[in-house]
Amino acid sequence: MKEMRRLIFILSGVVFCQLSYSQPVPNKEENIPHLMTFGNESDISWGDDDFSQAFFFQVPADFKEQVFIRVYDPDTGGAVDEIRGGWNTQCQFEVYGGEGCHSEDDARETSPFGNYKSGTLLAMKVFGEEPRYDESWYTFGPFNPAEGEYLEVFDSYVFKVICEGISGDDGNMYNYYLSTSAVENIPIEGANAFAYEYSFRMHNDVNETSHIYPYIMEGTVTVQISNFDWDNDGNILVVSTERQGQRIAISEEADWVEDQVKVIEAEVGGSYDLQLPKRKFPLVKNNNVVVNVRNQFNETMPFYTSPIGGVPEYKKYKGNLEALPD
Ligand SMILES: [Ca+2]
Ligand SMILES: [Ca+2]
Ligand SMILES: [Ca+2]
Ligand SMILES: [Ca+2]
Repeated sequence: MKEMRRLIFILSGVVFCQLSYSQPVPNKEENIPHLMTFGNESDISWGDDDFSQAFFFQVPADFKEQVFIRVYDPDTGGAVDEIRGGWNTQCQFEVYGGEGCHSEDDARETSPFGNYKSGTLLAMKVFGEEPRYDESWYTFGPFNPAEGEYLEVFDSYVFKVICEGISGDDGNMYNYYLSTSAVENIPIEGANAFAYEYSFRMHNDVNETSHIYPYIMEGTVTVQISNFDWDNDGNILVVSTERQGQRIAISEEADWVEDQVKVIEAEVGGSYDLQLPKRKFPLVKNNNVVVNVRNQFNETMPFYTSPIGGVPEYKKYKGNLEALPD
């Protein structure tokens, strides 16, 4: 039964994924400045609950060229990153492919336990404070798409990248790009990226709103949204074609808070737009947060960087500009 649900999820994903492009990770629509991983000697009150983040990259099987996974600002030092004392943090990036890299249950969990490093290790590099990579890109690859884990129902190959803080207590901010080029960012038609837990940095501008887009697969009845160390920074609002903006409970300092949403039938097969407007005053600066979403079976739900079905728009306003609120 569990496998069947996964199957339905994957099948319904195919249609939409063919239309999407792999964009920067985080994607433009998400309006999230950077992904975030702290050194493992850090205090979780700085915003990272487990010092590990896994991201998945999906390449359509009919794409036969080499692919590259590029990392922006992989170092922890200089610009972009968050210092505590002096820079002393090392982060390890690992690229996995092959059988089990995504299909292993532990790979789709929210904490780095068990066999989460499943699959075949294809590449690995450790970065400390390295001016050479500050505000610039490091490129993993080339990879043959067939080195990923093939999923027949996806008709795609999936790679996994794990970033872990293996020493130190500073925060590493970084971004990814799945590219056809080693030296520039060129998207792949039909590719996408997703995660089962998102650890990221919010904007330092109170007028910016970030978004994440969990996919509501067939059979989803309730959605449990968990967030960590939100520092009371504004709101989490659930928006869909049926929902104008339902408020979700948010966390304060170094704690997890859960809240539930009952799924409306018409929302199934699309994505939620979790809108994350910041608190207007006072500014919560350098706010690092973690989010994950589970269904009623306690299965993790993926956030796609190119949302499945597109960005949902509340139907009352759809195509009716006069009905839009000021
Ligand atoms: Ca430090
Ligand atoms: Ca840096
Ligand atoms: Ca960095
Ligand atoms: Ca925080």
